[in-house]
Amino acid sequence: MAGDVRNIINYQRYPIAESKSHILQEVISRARGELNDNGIALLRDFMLPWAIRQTIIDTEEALPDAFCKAVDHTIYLEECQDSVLEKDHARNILCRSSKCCIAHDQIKTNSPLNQLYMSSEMTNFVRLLLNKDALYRTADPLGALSLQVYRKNDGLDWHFDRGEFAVTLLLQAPEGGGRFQYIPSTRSDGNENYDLVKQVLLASKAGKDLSALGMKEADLQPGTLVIFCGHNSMHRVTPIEGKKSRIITVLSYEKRPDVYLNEYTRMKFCGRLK
Ligand SMILES: O=C(O)CCC(=O)C(=O)O
Ligand SMILES: [Fe+2]
Repeated sequence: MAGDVRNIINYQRYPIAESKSHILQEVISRARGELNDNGIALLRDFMLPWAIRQTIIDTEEALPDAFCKAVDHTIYLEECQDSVLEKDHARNILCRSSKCCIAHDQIKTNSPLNQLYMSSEMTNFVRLLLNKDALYRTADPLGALSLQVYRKNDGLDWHFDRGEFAVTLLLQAPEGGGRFQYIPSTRSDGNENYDLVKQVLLASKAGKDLSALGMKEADLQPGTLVIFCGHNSMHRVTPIEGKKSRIITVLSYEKRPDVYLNEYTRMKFCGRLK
């Protein structure tokens, strides 16, 4: 086995390799219920404290070689605006994000995080949570697994994910800010709901309270594994306050095997092609 997941995760609570375990069945059915109701499932205390500490040390070591960038983008993660539409159309309002990315090839093979990601048990567990017939790790040598580091004032502004779901695990929470906020089912396939998107974007810029617009916040703690369906639910990570960085890992999966990022995406997220 590629590293023993039993030493990396809280195996009593999440016996991911025991397909017949009642504990596992309960975890899966609770998470599926949460995904069904809110599009997000939180699995608290998933990673063991020693593995979290080691991953933070590994992150700090790799940080000088990370790709750090600030970008302006629309909520649709496009860099160009649409000149045909009015300036304050939801498709044209600009958001600003900045963070650092440590790519998969910069994460040590024998690190607990990499061992967890490379284990077939973990891929199968995520597949069961998402109730899919098949699931594969992304094959991309840079983009399959990454560490995202948000330093003071960094954040990830409002966006819809391009993919259907994202799997993340928080490693270090900042002193302030860095909150994960989302508007469940902002849009649906066939209804872009531009009015609500625009209202949220403009209210955020004006620093208004967004709870009346349906905004929710997920209480992520270090060790929490998150499954989030972010394709139709706009979401953001608020700017970091204080000296302590927010560190989160993104575990990428695909419904098909052998999926690689295209050159544009590699440049955008990793700043290099290889
Ligand atoms: O950092 C997070 O909690 C969420 C990240 C996210 O939304 C993304 O990577 O698309
Ligand atoms: Fe996202």
